[in-house]
Amino acid sequence: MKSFLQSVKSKNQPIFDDQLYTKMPRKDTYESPDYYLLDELLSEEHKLIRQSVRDWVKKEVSPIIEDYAQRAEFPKHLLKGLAEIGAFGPTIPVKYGGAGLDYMSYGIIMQEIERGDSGIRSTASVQGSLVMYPIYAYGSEEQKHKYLPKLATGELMGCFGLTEPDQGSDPGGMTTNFKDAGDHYVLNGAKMWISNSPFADIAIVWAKDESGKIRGLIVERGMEGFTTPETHNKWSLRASATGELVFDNVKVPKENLLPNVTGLKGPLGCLNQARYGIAWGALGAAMDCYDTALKYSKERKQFGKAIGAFQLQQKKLAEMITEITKGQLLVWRLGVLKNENRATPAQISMSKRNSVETALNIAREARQMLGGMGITGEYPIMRHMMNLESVVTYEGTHDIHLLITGLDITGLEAFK
Ligand code: TGC
Ligand code: FAD
Repeated sequence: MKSFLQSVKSKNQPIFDDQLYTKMPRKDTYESPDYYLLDELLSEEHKLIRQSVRDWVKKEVSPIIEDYAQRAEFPKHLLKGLAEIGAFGPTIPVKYGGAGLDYMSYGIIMQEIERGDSGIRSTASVQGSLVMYPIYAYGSEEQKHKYLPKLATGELMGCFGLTEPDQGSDPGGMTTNFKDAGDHYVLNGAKMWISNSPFADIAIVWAKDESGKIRGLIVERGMEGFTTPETHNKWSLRASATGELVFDNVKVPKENLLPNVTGLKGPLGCLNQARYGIAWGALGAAMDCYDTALKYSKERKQFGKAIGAFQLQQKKLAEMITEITKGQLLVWRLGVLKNENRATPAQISMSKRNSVETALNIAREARQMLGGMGITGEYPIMRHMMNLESVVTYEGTHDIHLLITGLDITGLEAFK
């Protein structure tokens, strides 16, 4: 089969043309590496779920994602398909519209989606783990029935507002606040770096009440004084919509307060869910970079032979597959613990940090293996690499996760 470049050259077209990504998308030939036969640890259902999500990503995401990322646009038309493959609330019970799957399935779904693009996985993570999960875990029965089924189908989209302009790693210092005004609350403040905010129908907003306690509120688009300005000029997660949440005396009905949680453990409990998904997901991006570099190294010839035959390139590939395999083992075991409700926040934190660091290192090495072609949009590596610069920062930075492990093993707090 002719490569993209060969077909362009044979038609005497310019090698790089702004419009080419849409006309001639890269053929997605992805195969996932399984060096330690870990598939034997998955059930038939897990493998079926993986295959169906992989097929969907190959058909719907791979052909368009480069183009959307180049144009810094979120491919909104993918929302329906994401809902159909069970990406919105995979572990939420069926009676609330979720897929009722186990945590291994959730991890596998995130891995396959992030193999396509971290920004698309972000949308699914936020919807399932940061919007549906808090309503499921902390909401009233009325709130669950009102919102969850529509969030599961993508009829309603949500976002999660924890970070503020002055409070990122230290969310406990947030200043967004609400006051009791009789039959409603009045919300003031601002959130920053919020995935999905520009198009979300609802926002789960963490804010302090009059006694300084952190509570969760469901804020709906259309409430007077609530705006969601988009954040532009990102070099990372370009196919994901990011924005702010601004609250200017927003009247929030009292029934929109999440009744069953108070304190920072509310939002941090949601982060455990999302970080778990990222631990699986980032390895998907790593595997795509490895698979791309491996194939390229066998085709690309220099000095009369395939570059994959040079020892320095083999060293890179050998290290990549070793780190991927270690990461796969870690997330598989984490999945078992999560299914048994035994995974600790610190274990989840370690796996998130490890997977993202692994993926970033692999993306950087794989990029070099493709030489100049590595910086182009013909291959997914540079997009993964730039995306991962956000993934290593959000949901707790690499440093914060090191400190979480440090605290867990020493019992000594080093944050403050
Ligand atoms: P600290 O005093 O340690 O804890 C306060 C309360 O929270 C409890 N707790 C947890 N509960 C559940 N799960 C966890 N992981 C928890 N970690 C702590 C803790 O037991 C305590 O409970 P209680 O009952 O005693 O009050 O809190 P701290 O202020 O010292 O902060 C600790 C620190 C730094 C680890 C934490 O705040 C942190 O993780 N910072 C990072 C912030 C972060 O991850 N932000 C993410 C924003 S959301 C996002 O990025 C979405 S991106 C989505 C996408 O696009 O995919
Ligand atoms: P800071 O907290 O200011 O950290 C700056 C640097 O200081 C980092 O290197 C950090 O590791 C280091 N540092 C901080 N504290 C310590 C310490 N105690 N010891 C040592 N080093 C320290 N947030 C949401 O609420 N919802 C979202 O949907 C969301 N989506 C996001 C999407 C994108 C694309 C991005 C980039 C971010 C998103 N975030 C979201 C915000 C994200 O969670 C924060 O960026 C992250 O928590 C870090 O906060 P910060 O950017 O303010 O960095």
